[in-house]
Amino acid sequence: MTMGVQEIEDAGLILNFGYNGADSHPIVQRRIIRARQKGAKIICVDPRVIESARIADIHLQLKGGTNLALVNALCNVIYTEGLMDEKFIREKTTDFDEFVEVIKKYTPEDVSPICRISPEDIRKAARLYATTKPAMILYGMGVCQFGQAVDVVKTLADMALMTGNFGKPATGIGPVRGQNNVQGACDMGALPNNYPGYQSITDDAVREKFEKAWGVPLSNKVGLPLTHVPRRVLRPEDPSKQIHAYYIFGEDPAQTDPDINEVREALEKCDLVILQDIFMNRAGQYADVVLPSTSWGEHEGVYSCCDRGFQRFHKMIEPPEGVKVDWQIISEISTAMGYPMHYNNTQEIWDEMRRLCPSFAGATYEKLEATGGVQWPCRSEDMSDKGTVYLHKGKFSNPDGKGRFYATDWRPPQELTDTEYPLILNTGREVGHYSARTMTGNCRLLRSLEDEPGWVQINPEDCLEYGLEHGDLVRLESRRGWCLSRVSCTDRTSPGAVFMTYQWWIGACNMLTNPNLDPVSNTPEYKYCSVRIECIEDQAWAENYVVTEYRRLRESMGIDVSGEEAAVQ
Ligand SMILES: Nc1nc2c(c(=O)[nH]1)N[C@H]1C(S)=C(S)[C@@H](COP(=O)(O)OP(=O)(O)OC[C@H]3O[C@@H](n4cnc5c(=O)[nH]c(N)nc54)[C@H](O)[C@@H]3O)O[C@H]1N2
Ligand SMILES: Nc1nc2c(c(=O)[nH]1)N[C@H]1C(S)=C(S)[C@@H](COP(=O)(O)OP(=O)(O)OC[C@H]3O[C@@H](n4cnc5c(=O)[nH]c(N)nc54)[C@H](O)[C@@H]3O)O[C@H]1N2
Ligand SMILES: [Mo]
Repeated sequence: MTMGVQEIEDAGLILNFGYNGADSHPIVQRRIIRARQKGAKIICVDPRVIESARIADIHLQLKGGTNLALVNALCNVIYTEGLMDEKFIREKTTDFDEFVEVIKKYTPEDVSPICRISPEDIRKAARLYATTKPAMILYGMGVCQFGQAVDVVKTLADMALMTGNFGKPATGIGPVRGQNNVQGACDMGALPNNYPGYQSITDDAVREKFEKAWGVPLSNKVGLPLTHVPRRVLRPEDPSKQIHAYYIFGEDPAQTDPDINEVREALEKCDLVILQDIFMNRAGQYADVVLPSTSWGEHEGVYSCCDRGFQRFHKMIEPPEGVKVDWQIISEISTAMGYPMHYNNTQEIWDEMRRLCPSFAGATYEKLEATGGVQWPCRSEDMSDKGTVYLHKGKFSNPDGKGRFYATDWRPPQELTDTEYPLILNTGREVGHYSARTMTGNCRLLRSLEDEPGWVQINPEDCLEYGLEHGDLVRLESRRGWCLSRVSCTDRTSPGAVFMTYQWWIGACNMLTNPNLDPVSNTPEYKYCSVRIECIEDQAWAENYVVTEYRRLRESMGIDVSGEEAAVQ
């Protein structure tokens, strides 16, 4: 994020784009509500009526999969109505003319039938964004989980550039990132193309620095993204590059990756699968080796928040006898494989990392403890360097110090609806359960609030057409698989589009989703594929199937289910 989460409250306008904070990040959503109470305007862009839509000045309920057409049109209005910050564009940016060539074509009238939003609403939203200061953009998975995702992120940044909404308090563009430490995983180089601190593995000077520090020769070849693994196991273009072993660490690809039939086939084909996790999960059912590790309450370290904020956290309880901390397991495996890794504590690891990463160098444990948190870049150990709340003050990080405009044409999602599969499937989150659901599914209280097979949101018009009642079990099918789910009859979703959350094991929507990837980020198109609904005549059979299948699954994962019915009541 270019801004700090704490700045949300000071925004004059929030463009809430493909982001559902009320379910995904209730603490961030509190800030959005406080901004609203202080008078901020809110524009919500989401195909569903989410909570933010209910407090918004304008809700653009676009058709799913049309983000770039809409953002290009918003830019078009800002340009044609002369609402830009011309001084900012002139002094701080390049490539504006090339950008205008593309967005010129996206008039509100042309885009309206694509997005199913009226030209007036597009104009109203563009005017409100361009004329309210300071304006910030918050976006989420409704942008990222498409075959065309990075282009939308760049064009949202264009909107901020053309209105001068960078380098000032409470402006900019914010991917409100997912898990508590997904930002930290990226910061620490858990990416196929970067060392820690976003230092490219193809940069010779960087590589030499890490070779010297670690005392081994290092490769300059970019690694494989997670989402390419199934293909490289099942259908490698070059047989000598087939993957045989898969070490899975804090991830459940057999539940959370798209097209899980294919993922499971790949896991079966691997010669060796290792799972390092705090619970048994679906991928663990294919594992040859399971390495149990400690959870967040049982170890200590540093998390990075989505706004680049490093936060120290501490151990609260002792882990069970013999269970090791993740970094100790990694160190021991590495040592056993011939590269000795000896650390006494997390501070030694953190300090080594700081020495090698200039933009993190100043974030000492001492400073994190004293201040409660530091947002990078923080370059000096001096206590007076408190880090950076918002980025791009004065200049951008390109070599010429300027922000670069970028524009391209919209392209539709890969799998469109047809007579065989007439409904759009959109997937995402609900507040009560978490991703692979190992953690929240093992919590009896949360399970008693919401349990298998989960819900599929269907518009009342579609319910009427299919003869469905709220609470019915239905079978959903796509070209890749099927699952059962329970009908939630609701006008939160539009006719022709259904919505499911992805944490259920019986109601597993990733049996249906399409592994079409964005060419740059390699993130799958989780938010768009085509499905059909089959009604189930024998509801008693279906109810019984859910109960017995769930019980069988949990038993096969080693969970003690005896006496459970009594406990739930
Ligand atoms: N309770 C809970 N909280 C979580 C998680 C969880 O599993 N449970 N997961 C965490 C993780 S890993 C992440 S990444 C974050 C994600 O947090 P969010 O980004 O809020 O996640 P989603 O609900 O997947 O998607 C957001 C919205 O995108 C909308 N959307 C779908 N298609 C389109 C489209 O074409 N255009 C637009 N503009 N919007 C669209 C969806 O309707 C949805 O409301 O949440 C985190 N927080
Ligand atoms: N259809 C659909 N699918 C999606 C999405 C969607 O919107 N729609 N969203 C996608 C997104 S954004 C994400 S991020 C993924 C998330 O998917 P995953 O990353 O697969 O799911 P999580 O539940 O976050 O965590 C995975 C595992 O980490 C384990 N774990 C927790 N803490 C620790 C620890 O300290 N150490 C170790 N070793 N393990 C630990 C948990 O027990 C769990 O088994 O799902 C993706 N899948
Ligand atoms: Mo995520």
